[in-house]
Parts: sequence; structure tokens; C-alpha cells
Amino acid sequence: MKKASIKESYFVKEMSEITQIMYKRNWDERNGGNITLLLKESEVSPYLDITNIKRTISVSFDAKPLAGKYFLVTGSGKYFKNVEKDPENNLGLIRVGEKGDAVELLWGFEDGSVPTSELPSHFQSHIARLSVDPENRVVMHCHATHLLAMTFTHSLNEKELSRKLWQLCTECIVVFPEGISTIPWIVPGTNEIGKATADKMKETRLVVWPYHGIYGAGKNMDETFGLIETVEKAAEVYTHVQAQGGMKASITDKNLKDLADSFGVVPREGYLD
Ligand code: 2HA
Ligand code: ZN
Repeated sequence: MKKASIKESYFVKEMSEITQIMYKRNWDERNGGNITLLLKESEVSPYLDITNIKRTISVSFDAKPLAGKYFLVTGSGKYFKNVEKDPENNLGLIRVGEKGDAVELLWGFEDGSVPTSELPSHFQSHIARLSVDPENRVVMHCHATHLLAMTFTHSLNEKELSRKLWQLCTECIVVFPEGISTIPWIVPGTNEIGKATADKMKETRLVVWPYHGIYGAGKNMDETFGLIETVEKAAEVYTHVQAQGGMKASITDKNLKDLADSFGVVPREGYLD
């Protein structure tokens, strides 16, 4: 029986939609940003002959803990702007090889392209998130504008930054009660930034790359996008507040505790007085 077109799958449609929205938010200029989505074999096999490997692409880090797993990934040097109109060239569906030193291309990257240059950060983050949340499926990176700006003007101390973001929008502590992590500035695309990001991903689903952007992780695209959207909104409010002359009022620690209690979330230990 002829298989249905993978372009009709929920995952290619969702990836196309999300990359377009992120592009329009101005978070993914040029080739900025990358997304990886973990898929089950049962989701992929209705669309593809999973024994038909189009290409094998080596990776420079140990991906063994993900061996045999399927991912839909954005391409290196590809523009989020173009994913929706041309998914076959801008996206790839890959399976991690048994030895963990290569990925097998099953669909996409038709022009000979390869997965995102940030694959080390994505894969190491998936490994870290899966170790604490077996349901995690998405890792998303973008250059969210106001948050990126805030890394130049605000303390990068994790407690101070998390508290400030919680204080800027009432919903923040409910959406990311574990807070937000930061790493030092490191050259993107390297295994080193991948390791630093993944170490933080065990504690928080959000990791800030100073003067660059943000990494988010979650169970599905909506949750992960929503997480980044919420932090970015708080950073946008911060930008306006600063422009309007600075904070003259604040959501108090008591308010934050009441919120957490009311919504049944546990704020990061030691972050509230
Ligand atoms: O892929 O965003 O961090 C382009 C980037 C690198
Ligand atoms: Zn980037």
C-alpha cells in the first residue's frame, strides 16, 4: 500500500507552523534558531519505509543514549522563514545510528543539507531532559529579542534573573516554577556549549545563552513554544518598564507564594523569601 505523504503528518505541519510563527515574531532572523522533535517509530512508519536510509551523516559527539530514536530536525544554515513553503529541503527526519556516532537520514534535506549546527546542544539536552522527564520530546532554540537584550542589562545570576522574570508577569511562576538557568558565553555549535546547556537542562526547561538567545524544552511543541513565549513576554514587559522609568511596584514574594499554592506548583527551593 502506498504510504501517505509525510507533509500531511501532524509533526511536519506543526514544525512548519511553529517555525513560521517564530520567524514572524522576529526571533529567528536568517538561519537563527533550531528545533528538534523526538518521534516514536509508530508515528513515523505510516509515512516512511524506515529501512530506506537515504544518507548517513556523522556526528562529533556521543549520541549513543539516543540510539534508534527518531527526530524531526531543522537544517543547518536553513531559514525558519522558508520551512513552511519548502519542508523537504529545510527539515530532515533522522534516526540515531546504533553506535551513536552518526544519524541516518530517512526523509528531507533533499538539497544535500545536514541537521542543525546545534545538534550537540539539542541531543545532549534531550538526553538530560529524558533522564528527569521521560515525556520530554522537544528542544527549541531561538533569538527571542527582549530576553536577548535583557542579558546585556540584567544580572545573569540565576536566582536574580528568575525572580525578576516571575515579578514581571503574574503567570510566570506558574509556567516556569523551577526558574531559568544561565550559562557563560560559549561559542555556539560546540560540544562544550552542548554540555553546559544539558547540565542546566536537568534542573530547568529554560536555559539562557547570554548575548545570543534561549533554549527551551518540553513535552510537545505547544508547551515548549509557550514556555519561551512566556519568558519573552516578561522580558518585553521589563523593556517597557525600564523605558517608562523603572519598577515602582512589584509582585511580592508573598504574592508569588500564594500563586504557587493556588496553582499547585513548587517554586525553586530558596528562590523566595
Ligand atoms: O543555527 O541559532 O545558534 C543558528 C543558530 C546558532
Ligand atoms: Zn542561535
